[in-house]
Amino acid sequence: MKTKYFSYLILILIVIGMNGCSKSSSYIPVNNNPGSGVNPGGGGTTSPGANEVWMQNTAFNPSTKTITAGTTITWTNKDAASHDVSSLTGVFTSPAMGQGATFNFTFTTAGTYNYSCVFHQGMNGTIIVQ
Ligand SMILES: [Cu+2]
Repeated sequence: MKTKYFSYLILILIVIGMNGCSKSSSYIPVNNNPGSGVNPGGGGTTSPGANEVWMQNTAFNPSTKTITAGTTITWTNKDAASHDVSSLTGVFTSPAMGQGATFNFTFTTAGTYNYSCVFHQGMNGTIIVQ
């Protein structure tokens, strides 16, 4: 009688143990949910590269950039809103750029090139070519 009671107790402990196991294994997929899993891997770099300017949070990043003649600058729109790159002296003008769009311009002549986004007042940038 006593041994039968104990074997029931062991059986109950095994069932509890199995429940504990299934709980911890079902916890792993919850950890792998797309919301937290995709962003770190798919986000790419978090700052513009050497010859890049990002249009980010309605600003050019970096707003002022110094380069040597012959350098090609790539602007990339990181915002959901459209932006453009318009030289104040008409040296270069991009089309309206949606999210993820890029625009390239090669600076061959030394000088200071101020530009802005026609859609957002105060969204200005400068390229200094040495
Ligand atoms: Cu803009």
